[in-house]
Amino acid sequence: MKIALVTGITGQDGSYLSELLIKKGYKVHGIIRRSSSFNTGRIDHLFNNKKLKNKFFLHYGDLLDGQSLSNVISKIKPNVIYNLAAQSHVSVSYELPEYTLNVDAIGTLKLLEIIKSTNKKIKFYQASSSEIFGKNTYKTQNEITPMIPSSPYGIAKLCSYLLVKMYRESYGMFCSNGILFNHESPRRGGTFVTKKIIQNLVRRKHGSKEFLSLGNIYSIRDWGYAPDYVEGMYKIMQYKKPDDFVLSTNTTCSIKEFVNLSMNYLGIKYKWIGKGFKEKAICPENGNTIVKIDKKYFRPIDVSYLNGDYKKALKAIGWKPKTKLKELIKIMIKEEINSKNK
Ligand code: NAP
Ligand code: G4F
Repeated sequence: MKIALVTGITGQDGSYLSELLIKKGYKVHGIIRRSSSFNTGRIDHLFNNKKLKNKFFLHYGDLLDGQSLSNVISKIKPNVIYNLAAQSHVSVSYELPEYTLNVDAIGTLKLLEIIKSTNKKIKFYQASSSEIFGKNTYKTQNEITPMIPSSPYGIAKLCSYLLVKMYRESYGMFCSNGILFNHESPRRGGTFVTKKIIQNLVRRKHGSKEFLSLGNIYSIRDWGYAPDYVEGMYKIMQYKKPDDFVLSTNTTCSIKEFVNLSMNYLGIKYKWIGKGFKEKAICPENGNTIVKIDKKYFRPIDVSYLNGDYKKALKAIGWKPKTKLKELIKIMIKEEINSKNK
């Protein structure tokens, strides 16, 4: 039985990837951080499943603590490591630049060094990000588009991306980067914009009058569905050689359009009025504010446009996204309503 180690197992992608790897016949080990409150909500269904007693394991560790990583790796002897752990919030990375660089860049370096010095046959997947393209002005971004990150998070992820390439080329290690564009799901953290929008609008549908405060509603993202993307991660690691791949949908949508699509799906009537910081969506019947702009959610620099070209992944590993944006919104809204009714 093959053994996989997943860092970031308590996160959105870690939970979906664990489910997939178990289906593929892996024993899955995950690294979790000690926390004063429960942080395993996304994987409790796996950990508490008696049938998975010999297939799913958790170990305390931290990307800031090389000894803990080294101990886990020498104990479980993985065939493959998926490094998904990160301080993954772009906005927070401006407030915690040093911490973000330590976890997202130096943490990756620690893992690569452990593999190099213990067993170079361990395959390594790095969760890279479209945020590395930053201020580029290309219509679509692929594996050879200039990388000009503009946030501490993007810079840390570019550092990891380059380290992975360097260890691959210098030491012949099987290390690959998945350059993933935004992917969402009902398990997305509530501080990311899609989940924040849907949670607020579903509460409104259930009678709440609390308005939705947003920052830059004109930035454009390429949003896909997380379970499709973890399949891509797996396929990247089955490819005949280590390489770097963009996973995306090659479709775009602004934050404002995402809000409109969500309100349309929920049957919330709205009208946009005003400009700049005064722009807002109101209820046409009573004038109540539904969405307003709040300066506090603006970033020092925001990546304004992302649109990924996944042709290389399609050709080499046969991956393409299955879920369209409207379907993603429907899935997220339905699950949000279900969780409210539980
Ligand atoms: P997420 O939900 O924020 O999960 C991040 C995970 O990393 C959590 O399990 C978190 O643990 C863990 N973590 C954070 N700091 C750690 C540390 N110091 N040591 C050990 N674990 C730590 O992120 P995600 O959306 O699943 O994304 C997975 C990876 O893909 C991340 O590296 C992210 O940067 C990258 N990525 C995501 C997207 C996307 O659209 N989702 C796109 C491109 C790249 P706690 O639960 O304890 O906080
Ligand atoms: O949902 P977001 O915070 O995601 P962002 O910054 O694109 O980062 C996500 O995707 C990256 C891949 O490109 C990952 F690497 C990263 O780990 C993370 O998963 O923000 C999306 C957009 C931004 O332009 C932001 O300025 O939405 C805009 N936005 C507008 N109002 C907001 C808000 N973002 C957040 N989080 N909260 C707002 O109120």
